[in-house]
Amino acid sequence: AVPVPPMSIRFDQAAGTLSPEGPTLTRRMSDLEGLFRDHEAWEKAVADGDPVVYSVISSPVPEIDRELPQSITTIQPGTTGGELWMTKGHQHPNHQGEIYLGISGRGGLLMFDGTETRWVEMTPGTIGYMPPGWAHRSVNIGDEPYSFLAVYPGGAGHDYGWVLEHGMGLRALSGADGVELVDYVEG
Ligand code: S6P
Ligand code: ZN
Repeated sequence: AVPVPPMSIRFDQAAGTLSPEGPTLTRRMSDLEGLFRDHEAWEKAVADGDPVVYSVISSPVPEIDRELPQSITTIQPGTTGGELWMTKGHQHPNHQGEIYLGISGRGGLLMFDGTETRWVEMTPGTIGYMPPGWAHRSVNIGDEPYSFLAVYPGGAGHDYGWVLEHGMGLRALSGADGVELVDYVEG
C-alpha cells in the first residue's frame, strides 16, 4: 500500500460507488464458514450456487497507520437457516474506533465488547459509532440490498478469529415483525 496525495473522491450515493476506486472484495457464502448458527443450512447454500452475500469497495486511501480509508459495503438480502445475511464481523486488533453511515436499505449494526452487546438500527443517514474495543458485524434486515459507508483508521486491521472465538453476543434472525435478536449459541 502506498500513500496518496490530497484528493477528492466522488461518492455516488444512488449507485453506492466511490470514484476513483481501490480494491474490491467479494464475500460468498463459502467465505462465511463457522458463522451461521445452522451449519447444515450454510453447507446447503454453499452447494446450491455459493451466492455472493456481500461486497466491499474501497477508496484508494491505503490501510496504513494514520491514514483514514473508506469503504462501501453492500449486503444482499437473504437468510440462511433463518439467520439474516451478515458480514463476518471483526475486532480491530489494536482497538480503534470507526464510523458507518447508512446509505441505502435497512440494516443493523451489532457490536460486542466481549461482555455487552449493542444493536443499532441503520437507515440512510444514520451514523453508527463503534468505540475502540467493540467488535462489529453488519446485518441486512430488509428485503433490498443494504449499503453503508465505513470510515476507519488505516492501522485498525481486522481480527476475524476473535469473532469465531467469542461470537457476537447475539444473532439476528428473521422474525415475524422483522428482526428477532436471540442469544448466541455455539455451533
Ligand atoms: C472495516 C470496516 C468495513 C468491513 C466490511 C466487511 O474496518 O468495518 O469496511 O470490513 O463491512 O465486513 P467484514 O467483517 O467482513 O470485514
Ligand atoms: Zn471495522
